[in-house]
Amino acid sequence: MDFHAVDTLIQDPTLSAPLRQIAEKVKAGERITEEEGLRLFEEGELGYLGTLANFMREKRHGDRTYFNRNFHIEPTNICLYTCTFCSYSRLIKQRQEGWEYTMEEIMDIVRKYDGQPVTEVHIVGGVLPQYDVAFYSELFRQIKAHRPELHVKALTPVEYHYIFKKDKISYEEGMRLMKEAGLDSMPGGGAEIFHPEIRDQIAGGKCSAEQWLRIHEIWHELGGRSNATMLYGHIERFEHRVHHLEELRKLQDKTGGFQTFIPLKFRNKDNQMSHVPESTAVEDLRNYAISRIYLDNFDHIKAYWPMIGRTLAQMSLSFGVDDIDGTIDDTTKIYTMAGSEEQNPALSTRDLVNLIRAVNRQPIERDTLYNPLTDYTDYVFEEDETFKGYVELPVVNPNA
Ligand code: V47
Ligand code: SF4
Repeated sequence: MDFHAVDTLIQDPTLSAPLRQIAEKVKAGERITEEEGLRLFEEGELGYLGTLANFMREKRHGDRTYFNRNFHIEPTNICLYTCTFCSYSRLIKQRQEGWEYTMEEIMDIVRKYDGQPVTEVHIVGGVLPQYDVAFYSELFRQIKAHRPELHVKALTPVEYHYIFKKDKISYEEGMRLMKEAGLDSMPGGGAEIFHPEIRDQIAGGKCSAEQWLRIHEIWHELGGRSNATMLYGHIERFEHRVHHLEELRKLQDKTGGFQTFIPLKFRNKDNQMSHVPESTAVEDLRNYAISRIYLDNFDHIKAYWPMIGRTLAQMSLSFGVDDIDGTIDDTTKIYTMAGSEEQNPALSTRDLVNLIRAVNRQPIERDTLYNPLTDYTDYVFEEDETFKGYVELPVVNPNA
């Protein structure tokens, strides 16, 4: 942890007084205000922000960099909603181009990972009426019956709001049912940008910010953990990002149930916002750093490497990030379709470990709840130990 680097900022005469004051606060472990958050977005240069964010990162985690071994299942890539940034919604008009997996097909995917050292299944996709409370409860039950120790991280308030409303049950009742069926935790999707000025323009009629936050709150009250995201770098302004971070920080103060914050860089391929230019790598790193500084009550900041690419993911580890999403397979089509950096986002454990070690950090495999499983810092790989994290998926034609 580099106190000296932060002291240098505090004494730097070329920095404005407010920026020096923020550096002092970070060194003292004090929380920054919304106004200061906005100032960081508007005035904080990359080196300054990186120094502060890295200080906070190393204070909490040293060089430890977490990853997990998971696989993704997207039950469908067709969606009723019309989020302008998403390449899924356009498929509702060309339904035959998409997929709609049945329970059996989803279980086939789960079974394909039998014997593979994965600890988590991440389930999220489009919203369609046949995927309702009964369907998902049965799915979670079947997964747990088949592989009880597999952590089910599934669905977001976007789906939960829709399916509970359809069944006319309260959020409280619905989340209780999901827990009983086998839900272990909730991923962070669907948050986008909370501020209505932006949300109303991009989120295609799905759940509101209040509903998103409320469902997470209820889940936390039931003892569950979850993640949070922010889709940034499109039509929002810095003040909207600060508002988003503030809403998350407030809820976290109340419940403590969030594990990790995942900034998601807007990608502009094949969606209604293709005309919007993407953020630069410098802006991405600044955003990671400010997220780390602002969210002083979040333990972890995650970089989702399939979206930003391996190089930027490595760099992010010096800008507040302490977690790189797991070794995954090519089923995360939501990103491939939106123009992610990685066309085939599969990375073996060896590759991921080497990527982390190459920037002098310590790779730690974790489970979903951040219990450390294996420290790979000095691990020597045997040739046949490489886990590919890649499984061929059945190609399903719903019209066949
Ligand atoms: O909510 C959709 C985003 C999210 C685009 O919790 C896009 O561990 C960029 O939340 N450009 C879903 N992003 C994915 C998600 C996630 C991913 C990895 C790990 C975890 C976790 C959660 O994907 C959506 C939306 O914000 N998204 N389209 C796009 N064009
Ligand atoms: Fe549907 Fe989610 Fe895409 Fe919106 S972001 S269109 S809710 S899949």
